[in-house]
Amino acid sequence: MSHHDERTFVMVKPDGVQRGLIGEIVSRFEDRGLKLVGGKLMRIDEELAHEHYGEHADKPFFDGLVEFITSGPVFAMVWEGADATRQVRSMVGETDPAESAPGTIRGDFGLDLGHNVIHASDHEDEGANEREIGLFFDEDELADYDLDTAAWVYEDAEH
Ligand code: IDP
Ligand code: MG
Repeated sequence: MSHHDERTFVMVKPDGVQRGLIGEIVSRFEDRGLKLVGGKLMRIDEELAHEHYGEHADKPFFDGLVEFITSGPVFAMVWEGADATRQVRSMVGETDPAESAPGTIRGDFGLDLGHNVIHASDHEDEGANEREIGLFFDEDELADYDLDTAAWVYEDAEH
């Protein structure tokens, strides 16, 4: 099952939590056949915000981004599946909801670049998924289990 076990980090941002979108977003990844291996409602502090968004420290929007992401609870998750990082990003849409196709999460639930509902690890940033999982979760917070539907999701899985 080794190629089905890529893990990726996903987070409903404070706007998505406030708007009651946790369930809808979790459902989309469940429906896709991905496996939830970790999830928690938590508040991001200043230090974690700076670490998580460190690549954007020089950008003009950085201070506003840190203020926003620390402004209320987020719902942090780890999802697992074949090519999970890239597949989740395609379900999330573009960074700007205005550029995101209907059917994507940002294209269905967002209108504003600064309040784009969800974060997901960047598949073009090698190792971002593992790095972000490590920032938000301890190993013992991640569940290692077989999902019984895998035999129907993957052609080459064993029944
Ligand atoms: P991503 O979330 O699609 O990976 P990044 O370029 O990594 O996009 O930017 C991280 C987050 O910073 C975005 O999700 C968005 O919330 C915010 N952001 C990015 N660019 C801008 C901007 O030009 N103005 C305001 N906020 C921005
Ligand atoms: Mg990014």
